[in-house]
Amino acid sequence: MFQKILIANRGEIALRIQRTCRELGIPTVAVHSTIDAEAMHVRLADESVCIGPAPARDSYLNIPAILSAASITGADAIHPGYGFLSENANFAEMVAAHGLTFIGPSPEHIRMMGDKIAAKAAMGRLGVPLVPGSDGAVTDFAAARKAADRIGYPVLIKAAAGGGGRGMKVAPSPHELEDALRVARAEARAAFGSDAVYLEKFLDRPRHIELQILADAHGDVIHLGERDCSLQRRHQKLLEEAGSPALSAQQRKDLGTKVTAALSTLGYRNAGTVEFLYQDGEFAFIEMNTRLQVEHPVTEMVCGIDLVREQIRIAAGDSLGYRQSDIHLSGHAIESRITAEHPISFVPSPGRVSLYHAPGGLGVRVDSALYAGCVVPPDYDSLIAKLIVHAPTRSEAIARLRRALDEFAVIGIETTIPLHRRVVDEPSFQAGDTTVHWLERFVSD
Ligand code: MV4
Repeated sequence: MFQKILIANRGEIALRIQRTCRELGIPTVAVHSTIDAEAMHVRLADESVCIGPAPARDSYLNIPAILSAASITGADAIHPGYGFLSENANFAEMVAAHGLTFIGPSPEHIRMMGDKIAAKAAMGRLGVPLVPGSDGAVTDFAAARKAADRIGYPVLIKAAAGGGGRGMKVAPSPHELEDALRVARAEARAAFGSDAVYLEKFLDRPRHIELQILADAHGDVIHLGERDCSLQRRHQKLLEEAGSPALSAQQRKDLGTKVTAALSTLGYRNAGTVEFLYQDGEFAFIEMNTRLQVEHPVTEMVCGIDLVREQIRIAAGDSLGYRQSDIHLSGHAIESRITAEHPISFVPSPGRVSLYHAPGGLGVRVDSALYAGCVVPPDYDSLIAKLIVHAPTRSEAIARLRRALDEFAVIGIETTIPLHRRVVDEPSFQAGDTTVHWLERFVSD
């Protein structure tokens, strides 16, 4: 097992990883920017190293500074958390080249899944259902026209290096295709340095459903059920659930069987999330995330497994030690992502938190690095707390979430807590009758 783990992240996820390390008896090193000197993840770590000024590119994305911090403190493994360097294959490679263990997948798998065209090709070849689309990249209008005629309109143009909704363009009919292709390629080149794009049939009212998987270094792959992340605004998730109100146990089992078989063949290792669109009873693979995700706690609550502990054990070469038949999903979990933003305008609201009171009680979990008197800096993601509830049924989980939101007090900055209260009171949400477009309609009403 590792002697010391450096956590290359900040905020609630840095604390989340520290907590597991402490339970495993592994000392932790926190890294931080100058503006985060008094942050909770620094206060609670065994050791801390300042790695640069506030802008992320100079600190949390500063690879030489992070590797130096690991070397100075004698850390033998690095956990990247989510965001920042977590899906940077070059970073994973450099960590290994310095004789350290990257707690995550191999650089090859990170790179493969970072290329959405390669990811789709690999998963499709291994029997995972795909959205009908072009066979690989489309480089000119003639090829796009041919592919789109075969797929059927409307088509969606996506950037190979995109993901998370960046760099997408819809072409409703052949007339719009040439312009949409030109704009999509120019935007992809500007945003990602690559103008490789591909086409997909545009699904007009999908749900976003993702499957959590764990794979050890000995070829064993299991899944821990799905999360429904359909409630999003501008590709930022607001609320996630495990399981999906739309799926049956049989659908979950069938999807899990296909996905675990595919990842086993690929030789994937560590935690991962396989994303699908779900519409009219059918799943279509869109992307795979090779990191621990923000919403991992809802899965932990229904399966009783500490995903960070499993990531660390897998990276250390341990075998999972349990099989798919040992996994029992129990009850329903919901996570509210609370951000430092105005609940109607979504204008960022950094500043000092004058009062902080987190909810508690049965089935309530709060993952947050806030404390009374702390300052939320303007430099990073606006996520300040995740409120996770667990209950035997979905309707009980909703009632528990409503109760916990009413206990939650964050004074001094604006937060999205009032928006969450409105969402949980909405009958169509309570009925589980949502798609990826539900929230944008809800907030514009
Ligand atoms: C789609 C789609 C409809 N059809 N692909 C956006 C994020 C990226 N992960 C994939 N996305 C979508 N891909 C096809 N072929 C609609 C979306 C989409 C979406 C997906 C998941 C969650 C929220 C979304 C919001 C708008 C559009």
